[in-house]
Amino acid sequence: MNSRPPPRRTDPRRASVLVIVLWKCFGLAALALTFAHAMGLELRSAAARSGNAAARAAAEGGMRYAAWVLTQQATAGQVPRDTDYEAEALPVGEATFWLIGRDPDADAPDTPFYGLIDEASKLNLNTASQAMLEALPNMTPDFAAAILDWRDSDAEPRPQGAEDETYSRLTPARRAKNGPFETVEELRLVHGATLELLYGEDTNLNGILDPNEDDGDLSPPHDDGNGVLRRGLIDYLTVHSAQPNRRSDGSRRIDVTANATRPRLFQLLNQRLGEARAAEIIRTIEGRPLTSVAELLVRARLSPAEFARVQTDLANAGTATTRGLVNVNTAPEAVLACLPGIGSDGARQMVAYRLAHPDELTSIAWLTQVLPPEAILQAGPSITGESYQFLADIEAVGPHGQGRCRLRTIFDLSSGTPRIVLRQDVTRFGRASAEDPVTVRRVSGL
Ligand SMILES: [Ca+2]
Ligand SMILES: [Ca+2]
Ligand SMILES: [Ca+2]
Ligand SMILES: [Ca+2]
Repeated sequence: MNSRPPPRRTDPRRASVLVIVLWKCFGLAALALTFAHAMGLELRSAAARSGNAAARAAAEGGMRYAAWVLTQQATAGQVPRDTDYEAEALPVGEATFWLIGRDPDADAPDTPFYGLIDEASKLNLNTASQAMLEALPNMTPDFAAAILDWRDSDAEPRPQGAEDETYSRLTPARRAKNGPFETVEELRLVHGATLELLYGEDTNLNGILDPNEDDGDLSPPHDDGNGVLRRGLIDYLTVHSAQPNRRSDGSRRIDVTANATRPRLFQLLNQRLGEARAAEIIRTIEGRPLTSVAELLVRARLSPAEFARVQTDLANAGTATTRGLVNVNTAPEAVLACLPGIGSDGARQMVAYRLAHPDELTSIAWLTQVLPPEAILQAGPSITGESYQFLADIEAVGPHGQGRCRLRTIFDLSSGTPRIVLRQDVTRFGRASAEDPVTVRRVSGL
């Protein structure tokens, strides 16, 4: 007889209990994993939210800092020198901010430039002539004509221009404004505007060539990959530049273009430069009306020291404000080249002179060293050495590089204290400052 015990049979009830337990374990593990993943996501988005909040707070702090710099250094039309204030990787708590600027002496630099941007370094959309606008890089004659038709009060299209008739054919149909521009972004409504024309290859509006702006179609935007930044028109244009024609005692400046003010002009010259010199200057300019303060500088052969003693008492007009004067000390070569009488050769020479003589850039007196008298007379009514409106383009990054915020604020100092006239959140434009704030802190020991 076979005494071997019968083979053991698994109890089917025990097996199904095991399966159920295994499934439960698997279910619990899956639940735990899902929960952990959700928690991770929640933590990450909470970190991003708090990073964004910290970055926004830092950008707001940056705005106050910019107002403080302007109050201290932009008095009586002076432009703060970028060597006199910090503008790069400034800490606010654990966040960091930058003032995204433009190098006035390099049109397409490859390294970022930090600082405040002078609005008088740009052409004013509301006062520039058609010829001045046409001289801007990448501007087309049609678009320049459409800009003038948009802002002029009549409904008569100029050659190549656009008035109601053109706008009524567009989708959606609209009408020409027939009034001044209120922002430069309003250009997007003008017939012929394209994003490429307005922003060029510089889609993050930082004035330098970023890798994605020089790789063709590998990543947006579309660019020509030629190693050179094609800047958009918006970078060269403003609606804000306006100089108050007020003297330091609050009275109206002397309008040099009016013959009726000659006695006041003589009185001023007499007081500041002495009677003999005043009489000599008045004799030189007698008989012909002046067209600008620059013409007085040239015709009377004022020395820079003499000019410095009278310049803030003189104006090109009898109005309370002169809009759209371009500051020759801060305008980039592309803008200088648009000014009457200057052209591209004159603009190049001016930038070279500015680089070699940074200490002379407190008025327009240095122009006599660079430009022929005739060029200064032609440019005279369009130029100044003073600035009263500044753009603070602030980018802030939160703690550990988490979160980002970019605010652009225009300050107007024509009343003596900084007044905010425009504020835009342009965080959507993408990262503008180059450095990683964590690296900056490590290197600078902040
Ligand atoms: Ca019109
Ligand atoms: Ca760029
Ligand atoms: Ca690209
Ligand atoms: Ca390019």
